[in-house]
Amino acid sequence: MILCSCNSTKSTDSVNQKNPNIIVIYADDLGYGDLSSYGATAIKTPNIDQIADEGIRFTNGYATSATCTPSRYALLTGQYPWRNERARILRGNAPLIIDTTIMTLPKMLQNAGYSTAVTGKWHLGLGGELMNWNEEIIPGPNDIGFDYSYILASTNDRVPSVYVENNLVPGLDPNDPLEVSYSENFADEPTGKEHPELLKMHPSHGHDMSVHNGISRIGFQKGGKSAFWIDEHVADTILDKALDFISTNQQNPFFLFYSLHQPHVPRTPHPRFVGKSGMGPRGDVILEIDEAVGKLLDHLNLLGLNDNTMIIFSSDNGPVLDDGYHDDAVTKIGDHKPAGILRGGKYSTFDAGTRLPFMVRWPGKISPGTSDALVCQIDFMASLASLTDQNVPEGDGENVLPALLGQSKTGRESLVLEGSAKRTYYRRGDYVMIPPYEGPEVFKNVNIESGFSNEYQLFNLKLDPTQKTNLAGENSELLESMITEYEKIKSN
Ligand code: NG6
Ligand code: CA
Repeated sequence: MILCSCNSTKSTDSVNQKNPNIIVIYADDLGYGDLSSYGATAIKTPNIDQIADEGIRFTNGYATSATCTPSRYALLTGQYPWRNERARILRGNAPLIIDTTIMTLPKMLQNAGYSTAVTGKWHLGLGGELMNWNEEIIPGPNDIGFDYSYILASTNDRVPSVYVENNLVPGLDPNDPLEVSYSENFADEPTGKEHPELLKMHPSHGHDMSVHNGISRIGFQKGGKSAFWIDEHVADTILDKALDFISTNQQNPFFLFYSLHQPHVPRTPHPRFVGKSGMGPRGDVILEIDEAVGKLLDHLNLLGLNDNTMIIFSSDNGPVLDDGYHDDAVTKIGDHKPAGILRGGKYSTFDAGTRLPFMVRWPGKISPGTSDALVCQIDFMASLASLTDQNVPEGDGENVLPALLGQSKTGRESLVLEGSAKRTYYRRGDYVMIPPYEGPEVFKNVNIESGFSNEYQLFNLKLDPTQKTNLAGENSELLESMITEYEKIKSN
């Protein structure tokens, strides 16, 4: 083992530090076509593009799932989320779904000597079944490997509208305790449904319960007002917490899970971004995340940490326009294609549900380029364990480090992916096989193709990225072999 010489200067430290700092920047509902580095022309994202330009831009980079909770679960545990019945979109008062005894990405990096933090969206549950938001909330992120956490309790559209910092809700007034319910409202608490006059943003479906900051949410809350976030400031707040963590830990190797809450609904750009994209709030908040990424890159630069920091940028699931609020996302979309050339979107078993922007930058260590290797966020733990000389228990994640570093053109051979609610499908090589599923052709509220069919579907994603030609009939041998493998993995 190489011991650090503790009286060396800061700059030597950062050069000699054996393991790089690792930052995972994780957007919420950002699609394959939403960045200029992935072909968008109606919107410009120069700061995020810088990560792509100076690193590897993956064209076959995946989240495991087309919704948030399962994708995050896989990223942090290296386990397929469809193996865990609880890894579904969670209500805001759901208990933590990650078993505190298993190995996780942040625990593994703690073992490798890293300081670890998460700032931003969580959506993996907190506490146990009986929750008191006014006391210590255990277990939480700090119990699965994060030294520091500053998170949104759930999602920005779910109550409670508060942050949780290291297991406590900061800013609570003991005389106004916070109560949360997902079954019934509290007496005299207005809802968006009954009091639309209180709203500055109106729901299109769902989101008509408790009102805070002129926006009605999913779920009911009472009290706790002094601790409520202001939606328009959330992006700045979680960036500040992230930058503080970096400054504090500039001498150690650190791991930061910088978990953005946008462009998920409600889209609430800071006033300095309002109207900037010409595409309504969804475009405006994409510009907001781009600015935040720029500030993060500047901060690393200023501290001299650029060369010794590996940055991974991706998103938790595919794009959606109307996800429950009337916010001009549909009317102002113009020619912009959030999913790029891909079919489907958030919730879908078509490719745009899970194939996402995915890039890795590590100046000096990674030569810039584009890679078609099949890689998935579920592989972060195994790959980063390999990078930092740690062992991890066997799981579903694979060590694709050579692909992530651009040293190999191959990543995984195959991957079981998940649309909404455990509808799994199988990608192998250039092909994807979707088993038959019952359900609507289009998820009506969000206007996204489900990808369901009562027959097996087989597409060659390389030749047919828009998934127009079902090859199942003409290619029964390939179909059969993919079904057999898929069922084997699922029953393992
Ligand atoms: C859905 C919500 C949607 C979003 C999603 C989770 C309604 C009608 N829709 O149930 O707005 O919150 O859950 O999104 O309530 S995710 O990105 O966190 O998975
Ligand atoms: Ca999401």
